Amino acid sequence: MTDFKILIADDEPGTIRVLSEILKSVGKIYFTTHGTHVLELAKNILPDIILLDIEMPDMTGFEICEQIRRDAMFTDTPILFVTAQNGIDQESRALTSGAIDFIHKPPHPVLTKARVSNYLALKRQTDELRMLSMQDGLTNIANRRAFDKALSREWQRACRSGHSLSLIMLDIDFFKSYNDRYGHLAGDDCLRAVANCLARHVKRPSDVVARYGGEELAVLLPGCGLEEAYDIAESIRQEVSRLRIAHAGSTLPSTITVSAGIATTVTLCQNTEICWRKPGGLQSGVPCGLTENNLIKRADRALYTAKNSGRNCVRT
Ligand code: GH3
Ligand code: MG
Ligand code: MG
Ligand code: MG
Ligand code: MG
Repeated sequence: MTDFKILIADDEPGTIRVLSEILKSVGKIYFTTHGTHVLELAKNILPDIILLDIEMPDMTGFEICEQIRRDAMFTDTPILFVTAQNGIDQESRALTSGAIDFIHKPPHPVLTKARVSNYLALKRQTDELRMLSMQDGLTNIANRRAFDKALSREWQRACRSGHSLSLIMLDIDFFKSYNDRYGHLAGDDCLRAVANCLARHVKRPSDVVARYGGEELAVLLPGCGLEEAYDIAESIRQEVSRLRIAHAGSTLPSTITVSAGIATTVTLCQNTEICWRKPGGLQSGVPCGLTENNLIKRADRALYTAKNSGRNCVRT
């Protein structure tokens, strides 16, 4: 038994029974007899494949299919129609509404199982490729593409909701000389260890730890204000130095350390601003025409300040 999830929607319980019997060894079966319940149920269970009846009293299979296709959550989820109807018109309408294929009623056990299994295998490959396309190959944390997507999404959300959004940019200190002294393979191990340390440290599901580029790492903290982000960055800095990775070329404690810069959004009177901490309290940035790039620039500038303040420190 695999961990595939199969969602079946049909207003006839008899068809659901037959399909469940055929497919029970292929995956876990979820079902509904109400067309209007399909989208919500799909959002809850995140099925790997959806089998849809075309004729249902409350909503047609075509309408459901189009509704699911509009939702970005289900871009890669195959939808198959299960229908008693034959004919070019029905089939072409079904395929243009976003379904990948057909199963004819009454469902043939061998053909139905083979067809569903094939689409599930394809779905698994797509999931793997999608995951790989968002993951950094060296460190296994989110890559730059995933970071850019997350930042754009969270920036929009912060502007809409008024919640804070914090960004920590971190850079390994004297990493070039680490590579020169210990070799690039040891440098890779070090980068992996530091990335793991960050990933372990950041706990909320909405937080994103990413490799921004080279030996620069980013931590995106939705709903997190400047003070809290500062504490997180400071404790990451301490954790990294506790890894005690020897670095004789460092002028610091002769171990690998990181410097960090932080920026945070605050939304005031529907204007999103970027704030940073100065002695004497919070200061806020230019209020108009800001984009997520301003958050990166501000965090970068703070990182530059950290480097110029002797490294192995956090600046805002
Ligand atoms: P600073 O304290 O100012 O940050 O000094 P630095 O030497 O760390 O800064 P610099 O930007 O000059 O060097 C970054 C180095 O990181 C250079 C590059 O070879 C190394 N690097 C970037 N990506 C990788 C990687 O994937 N593996 C290894 N081993 N090294 C990398
Ligand atoms: Mg029906
Ligand atoms: Mg660097
Ligand atoms: Mg560096
Ligand atoms: Mg540098």
